[in-house]
Amino acid sequence: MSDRTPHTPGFHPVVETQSSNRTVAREGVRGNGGEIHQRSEDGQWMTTAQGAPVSDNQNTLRAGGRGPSLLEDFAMREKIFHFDHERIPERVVHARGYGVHGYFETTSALSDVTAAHLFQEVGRRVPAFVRFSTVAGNKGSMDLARDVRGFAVKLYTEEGNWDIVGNNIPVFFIQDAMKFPDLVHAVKEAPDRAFPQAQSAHDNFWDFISLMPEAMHMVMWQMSDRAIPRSFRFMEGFGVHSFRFVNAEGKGTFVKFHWKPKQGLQSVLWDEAVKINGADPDFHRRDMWTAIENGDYPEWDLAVQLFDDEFANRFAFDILDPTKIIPEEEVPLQVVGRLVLDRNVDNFFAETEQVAFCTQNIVPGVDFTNDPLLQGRNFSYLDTQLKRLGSPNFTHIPVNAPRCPMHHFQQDGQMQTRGPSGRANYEPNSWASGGPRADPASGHRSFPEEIGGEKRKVRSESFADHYSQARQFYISQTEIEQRHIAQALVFELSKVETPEIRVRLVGHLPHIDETLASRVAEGLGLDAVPAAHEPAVVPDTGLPPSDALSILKNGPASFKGRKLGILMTEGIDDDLLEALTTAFTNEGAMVERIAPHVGGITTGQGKRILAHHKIDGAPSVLFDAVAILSNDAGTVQLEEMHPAHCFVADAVAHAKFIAYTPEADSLFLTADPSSDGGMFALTTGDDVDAFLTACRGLRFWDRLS
Ligand code: HDE
Repeated sequence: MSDRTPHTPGFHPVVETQSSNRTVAREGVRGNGGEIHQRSEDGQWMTTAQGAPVSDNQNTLRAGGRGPSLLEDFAMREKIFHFDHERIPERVVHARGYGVHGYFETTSALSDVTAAHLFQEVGRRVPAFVRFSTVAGNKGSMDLARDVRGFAVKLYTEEGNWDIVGNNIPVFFIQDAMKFPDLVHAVKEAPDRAFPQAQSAHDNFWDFISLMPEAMHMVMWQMSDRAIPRSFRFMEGFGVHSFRFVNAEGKGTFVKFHWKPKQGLQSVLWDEAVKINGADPDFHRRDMWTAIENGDYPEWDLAVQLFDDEFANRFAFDILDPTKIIPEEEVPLQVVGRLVLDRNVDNFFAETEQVAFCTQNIVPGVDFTNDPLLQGRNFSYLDTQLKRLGSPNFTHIPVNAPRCPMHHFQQDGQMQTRGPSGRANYEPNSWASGGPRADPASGHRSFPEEIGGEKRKVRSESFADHYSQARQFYISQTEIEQRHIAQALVFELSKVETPEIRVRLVGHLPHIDETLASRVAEGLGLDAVPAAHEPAVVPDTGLPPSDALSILKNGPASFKGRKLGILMTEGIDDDLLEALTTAFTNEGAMVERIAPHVGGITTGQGKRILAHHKIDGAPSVLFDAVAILSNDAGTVQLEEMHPAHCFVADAVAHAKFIAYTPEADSLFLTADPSSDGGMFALTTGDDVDAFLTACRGLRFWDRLS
């Protein structure tokens, strides 16, 4: 280590975060333990957290070469002390998540309905941080669990942080916060055996749900493909509750928030989800990271549904009930802004793990409603942040700190980093430099709603209809999506060991749809559809379908941002590979090559092409569409490889668009590629266009019908 860059005596730069090392460090010298020291190119000194230079990071100070370690080795003790304290409690729900930075920009002013600074004029832009998550799984669980996805947005506005802590599903399981611990206990691992993790396919969950008719609308969404999104980039977000906008004159307007992905909606099949979890448990976080590193920034429109008391009074359901939507056909969506995610975090823990969302973080011009779930959430999030982050000063952590000035008299507490200066730490005071004062004119003011009524533990009767919108959701789906809902219910209930729970759950389905009920009953091997449970109110079977509720009716318009996997073998045609790659890259797609060896192949024209994956590690479930480029010899080689068979068979079974060289024909054991409208023979580069055009759709569903 003799060629260290010199440093200024007495000053050692504090380096707390390292930039990601994309280049490999140079080969270096051997230490006395035989370890290889590779010197990084930035030439930084290692120090303790106190800044003292470290002379040896491999060996503890000891008395003699084979003697006891000495406690006075402060560098070693500090290093291990810090390591021992690396973990903080994981979130009790939404533990597994992934955060990204970006910005929000107003595209349509709303100054007539809200005083929020952000919406006063077009073009106002604020930084944003978004954390996507699953709900039930622990921090290390897999990404493709069947689950609701969290979609939590923190907007760093000029008037404070505004958190819209939403989900990718616009309704929730329960109507009152009081039930939340039960719901979460039921879905998470059982307390005695600590399994099953990250899944709802078990007795406790369906026992609870089958006893809670209010969950039935949410259950339809959860059993739909919404709960197995292709990626965070292809899903919607919803604020769920009705909120209120308040304008400068104090007039209130109800509002629901929707995030609409410009990328379109896309989900995977359940069989794919199961296999992706094995092949790449980090599929969703990898997808987001890679898209952003590639400069392919995902974008969502923020759309609002605005409505007044008159609408609220005549709407068939209670706008305070979080198990209900307001169909877009009844209150159209108004796009008012866009959210662009364009920067990955520098440090996952500092940002994604420590970000503290709170539903009660709102700004002037925004207010709550009496939705009992929202009210309960407003109590909960501060508590959870104190528990997780250990200090009321969690707002001092950069990802949680507002980007606007803050002035208050809060002081002290663990990890305080910016207490008020000067003498005044109370108010009122009469000091000339007396610090901040509340501002009645521009401070946050609640909507002056009149409140009255008896103090009782009660649920309003206006919350009693549990099936009508569940049915509306179901009939809004395409036939393929309806089939998936039935299959999901059959799968989940087949994992339930107690027959009575299965039957009890199926007893809710006739209120939603008779065909669904009989499909599920048949799938479970029940003799007949059980008698329907007595509903609290008779469901309205006349609600019209809404196209906005279907994924397949709102799919992507291009292959941009999606992924093509090319399985290639030795000696294939250079021009064909080139034409395929260029066409898809020009579309804005990601292209990854798979080969029998990760070292790649040599084309017929003698060009060496590296592979991104060895076939065993890249099953076709990781790609939106696949191409199989092989010549006769290559096909013989692939025929002997089980992963190659699975690659092809799964792509066929998952209704993917598939391109293939005619020599690869014999790899299709379960389909005839020449008569399948979703398969494209590639002989020359001219054939690529038709394949790409087809891939702009989602899947070749006809193959499955
Ligand atoms: Fe949450 N929820 N929640 N929740 N929630 C948390 O806060 C809670 C609910 C949602 O990426 C916790 O920081 C209660 C609905 C998201 O960091 C906790 C109730 C919706 C996230 C909490 C609900 C959500 C959370 C756990 C019933 C959709 C992840 C860690 C009244 C609208 C935020 C944390 C992130 C996280 C409580 C119901 C969304 C314990 C009591 C409904 C996206 O405070």
